[in-house]
Amino acid sequence: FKVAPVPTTPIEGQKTGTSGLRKKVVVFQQPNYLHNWVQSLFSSLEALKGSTIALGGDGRYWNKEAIRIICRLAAGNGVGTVKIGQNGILCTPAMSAVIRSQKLYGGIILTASHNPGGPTNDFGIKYNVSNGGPAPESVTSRIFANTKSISEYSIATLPDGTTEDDPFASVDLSVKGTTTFTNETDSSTFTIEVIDSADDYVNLLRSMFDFEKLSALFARPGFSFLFDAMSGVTGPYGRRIFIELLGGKSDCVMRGETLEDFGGGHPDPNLTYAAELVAKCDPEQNPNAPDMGAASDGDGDRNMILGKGFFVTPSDSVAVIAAKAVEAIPYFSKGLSGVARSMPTAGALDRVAKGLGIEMHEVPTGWKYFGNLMDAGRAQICGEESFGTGSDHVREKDGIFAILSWLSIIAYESEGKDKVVSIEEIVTEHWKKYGRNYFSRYDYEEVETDAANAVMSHLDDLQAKMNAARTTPDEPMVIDPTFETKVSVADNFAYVDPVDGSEAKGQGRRFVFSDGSRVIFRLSGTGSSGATIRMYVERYEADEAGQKEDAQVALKPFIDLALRVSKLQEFTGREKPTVIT
Ligand code: VG1
Ligand code: CO
Repeated sequence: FKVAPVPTTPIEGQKTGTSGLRKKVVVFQQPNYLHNWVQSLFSSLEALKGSTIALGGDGRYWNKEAIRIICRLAAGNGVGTVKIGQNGILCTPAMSAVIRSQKLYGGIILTASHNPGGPTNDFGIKYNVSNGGPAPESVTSRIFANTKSISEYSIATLPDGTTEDDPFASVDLSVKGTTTFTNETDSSTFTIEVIDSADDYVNLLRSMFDFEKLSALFARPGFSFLFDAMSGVTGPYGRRIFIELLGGKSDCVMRGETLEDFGGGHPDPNLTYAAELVAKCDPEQNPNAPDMGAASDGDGDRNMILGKGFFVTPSDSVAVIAAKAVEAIPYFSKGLSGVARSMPTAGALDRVAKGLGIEMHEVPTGWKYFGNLMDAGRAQICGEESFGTGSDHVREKDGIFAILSWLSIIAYESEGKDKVVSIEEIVTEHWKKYGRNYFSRYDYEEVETDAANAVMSHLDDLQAKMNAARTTPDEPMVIDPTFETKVSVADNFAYVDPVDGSEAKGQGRRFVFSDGSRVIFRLSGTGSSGATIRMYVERYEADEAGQKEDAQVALKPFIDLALRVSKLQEFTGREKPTVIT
């Protein structure tokens, strides 16, 4: 092949959000759109020449086409080897595992996570660095700067210089193997290696968990399990782990084929979008409801955990995992030095950290903020309220890790007992010991950008007024004359990374009440059009007698207050949220 420079001009709006660049497929399909971003990425990386990177995605529509384009740009930019998951597939945590275990320079993940796929829906791309985690702000801001000044990209062409044709078209992405090409311009080589999409990742998980014990749990008559892959990338991984390795029944994986449009669904494992699984796990609707239900999202980094007719909030899930990890999960048997959660995530984990006497960190939303803490050995288990749970085995959240963790906890708690202990029992015992953090999130999707911004600036004004009314720095603040509970903090969350000192400002308006309850507002950074407002509400209940309420009931006073003071309904014209979790 040869390499040719192709002139281009900047395209607006190529700024990465919470987790990469996510846009409608048709936006990505515009001439030079993907080329510009990928060239901007490569231009921002030092020591790219001759390096090895991984490439793969969640299998959504346009995945393979994008892979072909990226290979040509990689060769054009002097990358030595691109390792591609077979059929272009690598779930997000598997990508992280591949980068780490093969000590790669980095990796490119093609995913828009839980956003719907298909020709009229979303596509996405993000870059992970050599620790296996999402590129930090310092890298993404360089990429964005490059997208604004780009004037040409370098692409591999046929030896006759035809820029339209793919010189690597002969590589069959469905067949594992290595093909090396020579750059006729400078005699360097470019290698495409099609690798197994699961090997490194599954081997890693097998080294962390006691698969024999888990198989024994699967074999117990009093235990049944159902996994919903939501037609996303995790179907084949789920079949390999839950059926082949753990001996689950052949029908314990539902929606297990990866579909380019996720079957028309919204591959987000929550009570709204995984309603089919939720119904199957409800003994009132299904007499054969499984003892444990679990789901993961389009790219496999999110998870939902269900018991029989029982929902485990992600904030509780990470807290329970942290509380039991050392005893129940071999990977953590040497102990934990710290844990971390994102700011909007409920504080259940904080109480476990206190109980264990370990470090607790609160970071902004987005998994990239956990990376430094993990690299520095200061946090091993991390979680986000958005159905994200993970540990330092990789640098992404990991849905299957969370599921295996819960299976391990159930196995551990049930050891030597006649009956398998239920998920509900495990969680209610946890609440008895640590108290319960009621939590709910309201999402208002595709709100007009101006209206969403108006809500935020209204909240800024409210916070400024509240703070200005203080006569001493610690004086409790009044949020609303009719609301008794006072506010102790009203700010826009800012974070200083304790490892490298980098700062992240404006990460969410929060109101922390004197009883520890919290109301938080922020704008989503993952949508592909319009704005999404997220409202998070949390209340702590120490008393066992008060721990059995429905979260919506238990939180009602705070939810009503939050809607009233934010004027959210007035500004957006939305009576109801799109999704409640
Ligand atoms: C959302 C979640 C956040 C998560 C991010 C990526 O971001 O709130 O917790 O890390 O999605 O998850 P935002 O900015 O829309 O609130 V995934 O599974 O899309 O990689
Ligand atoms: Co995801």
